Amino acid sequence: MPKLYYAPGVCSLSPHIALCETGLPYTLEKVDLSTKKTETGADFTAINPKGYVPALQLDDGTLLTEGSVIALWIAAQAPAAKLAPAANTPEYFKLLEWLTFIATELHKNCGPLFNPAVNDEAKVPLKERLKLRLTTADTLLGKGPYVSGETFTVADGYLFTVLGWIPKLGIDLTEWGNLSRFRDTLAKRPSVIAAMKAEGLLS
Ligand SMILES: N[C@@H](CCC(=O)N[C@@H](CS)C(=O)NCC(=O)O)C(=O)O
Repeated sequence: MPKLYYAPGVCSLSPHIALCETGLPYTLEKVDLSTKKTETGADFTAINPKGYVPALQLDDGTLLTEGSVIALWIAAQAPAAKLAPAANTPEYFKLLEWLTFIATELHKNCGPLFNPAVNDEAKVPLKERLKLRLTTADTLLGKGPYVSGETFTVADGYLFTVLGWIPKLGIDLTEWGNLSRFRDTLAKRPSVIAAMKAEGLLS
């Protein structure tokens, strides 16, 4: 069964939620991102030379990396869960658009704000840019309830994950009504609760 390399609460929570949505069997291996050691004592950089999570080890030994790709692979294994629209449809490309927006405009704009080596003054314009992107996300999401409209997809687990970091950056998510409602709704979803419990984020 596939093995997900993860660290609690970081972006690997997104494919973890997708796995929980499918009900497919999988295993987890926690990675300490500061030492790059896994919980079994393995050198994570030898497993994934990129050195970051998420990474998904498939049964044939293939290592998949990049959270959006992993999430789409998971969706493809369980079509009945409808975590992604049929490939090559307009809806599918809209999902790719969301995944790319979350990855490059939300997720990656959070990174420097967590970095203690970036001073507070330098963080001011970075925070403003992130807020601008949150405003865009809020508008695009609208009443949703999900990013693709009525159907939950892998992009929702990813957006939920990234929104969880916003208060830790000193930004009040309630400034964005749609995002705030989305986050509250998803926090009650069984797959989200299961993944968060498994990562030790909820008791
Ligand atoms: N491009 C990667 C980025 C993954 C990423 O940023 N992972 C972070 C956690 S959210 C990480 O493991 N950082 C540790 C490091 O880069 O050393 C993806 O989209 O999956």
